[in-house]
Amino acid sequence: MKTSRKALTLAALVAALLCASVSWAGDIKGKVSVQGLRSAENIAVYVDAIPGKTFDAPSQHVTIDQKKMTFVPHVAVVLKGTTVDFLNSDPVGHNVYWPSVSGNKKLAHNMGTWPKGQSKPFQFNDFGAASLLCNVHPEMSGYVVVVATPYFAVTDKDGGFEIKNVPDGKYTLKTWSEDGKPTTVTVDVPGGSANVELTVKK
Ligand SMILES: [Cu+2]
Repeated sequence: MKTSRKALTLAALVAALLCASVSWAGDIKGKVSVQGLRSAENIAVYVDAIPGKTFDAPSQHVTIDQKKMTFVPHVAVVLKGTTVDFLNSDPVGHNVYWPSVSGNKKLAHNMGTWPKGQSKPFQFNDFGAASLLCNVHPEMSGYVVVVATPYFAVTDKDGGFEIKNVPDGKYTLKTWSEDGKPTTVTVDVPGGSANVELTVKK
């Protein structure tokens, strides 16, 4: 009798904990509209630095491929400290360099050139957008956007985005885009999904 009551209490406790943990986080879903920009695709949407909170550099690497003469993905958002593996999948030699990070030329870097099938890692420890270029093919361009939290997304063709598993709280949500102005809004994650509509202007 005693044991089964204990088991019941434990089961109730576990159930309560599970329910509670579900309500501790939510998703930020939304849509970005654009004014004066060609497309609402490839816009970075991210939770800005959270006061008093830091995040360890992730051990998992992110890969940016150079495939069919393009950087894939075109825009990669990463948490500060993330290592990006730059892969070359083309039968021609590609180069990767960035002349600045958010306009800061002191953070320029040249990765060199390497053949098909090989990759080179780089750890991004400075905030901002590194504008990726290839000095062999001037038409190639891409971006690595380095942010302070693991809560980020890149918009799809229609400007839609979803940031999953954001702990309940009030946050500053920002956008970065290739040719639009940055935008900032405050978002409240109430223990469920938050819906956000944003407009990025040229
Ligand atoms: Cu190239």
